[in-house]
Amino acid sequence: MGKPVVLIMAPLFAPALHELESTFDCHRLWEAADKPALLRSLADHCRIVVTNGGRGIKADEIRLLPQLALVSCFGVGVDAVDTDYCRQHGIIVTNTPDVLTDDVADMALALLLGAIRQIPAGDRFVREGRWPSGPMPLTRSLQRRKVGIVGLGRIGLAIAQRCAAFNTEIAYSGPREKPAQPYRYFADVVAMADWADVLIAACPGGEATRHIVSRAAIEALGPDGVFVNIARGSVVDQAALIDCLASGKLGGAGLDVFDGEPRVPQALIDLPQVVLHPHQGSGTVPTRIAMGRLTVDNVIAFTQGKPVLTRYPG
Ligand code: 8YV
Repeated sequence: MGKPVVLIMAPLFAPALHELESTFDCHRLWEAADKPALLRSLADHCRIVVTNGGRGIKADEIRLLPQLALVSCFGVGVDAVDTDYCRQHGIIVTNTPDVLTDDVADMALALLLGAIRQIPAGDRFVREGRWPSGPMPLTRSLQRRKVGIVGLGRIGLAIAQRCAAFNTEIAYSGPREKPAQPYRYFADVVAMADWADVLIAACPGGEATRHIVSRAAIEALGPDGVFVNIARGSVVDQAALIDCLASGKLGGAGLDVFDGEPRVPQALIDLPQVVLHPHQGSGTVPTRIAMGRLTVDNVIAFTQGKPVLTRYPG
């Protein structure tokens, strides 16, 4: 029997790609000149797809692979995978939870402090030789502020624990209250934004959370408020965010993710009070190694007829 066939949708973390390609009969979809032709050629024997959080796999592609039984996703967010279609057709989806939680939560705090204390602006101030002419303007403080977290899952919880070290008051919103958690619950994001000084998006992407941070929520956060997004660009009304930042209706923002990334609107780039980062919440060497390990181990378990390690939903 030949090696199991694996279709890889997009470039992956190199060590994971290398291990997959040396273990299985792999096909790189992103390099194929005629992608539908490659999918058709794999139709009767491809049972495994490996993808990442950004690329995912859509129903119209899955339909071309009628033998598909496993989608192993490098990333915790599976909003780009048609998980409804997979569930309806008995296709197992795996992701990489837990191993990235701490790094993503650290990134949320880095962006929050960066935006609130204007760290990139300070960096520019020193590099551009402006310091000898006088001090940099004073900034906001994170101390004793109210932080509202949209989505108190694993990452949201890790963010809450970090925020507590800054003497903040913490609340969260989400589909349901979590009575075991010590934080205040808001069923409504706008009401939480009205209460909060800082709003951090840490919820899954996808249709259910599209623009959950609405214009009304951004305006409720207000001119002294700061918004941080380490979730997905789709969770915020990006046009409203730009409008509110540009007109001073929102104080600042720290953004790791964008609608339409890797392209970032020039209007955001032009705003000095915004800290921008290229979707690197999980982008550390040890975390990417752990994500790659899980992605590959899920494929190996599947090919050995064993239970996968991290099935979505958990
Ligand atoms: C990755 C992510 O950058 O895990 C996620 O959901 O967004 C990130 O960790 C992405 O999945 C890599 O493609």
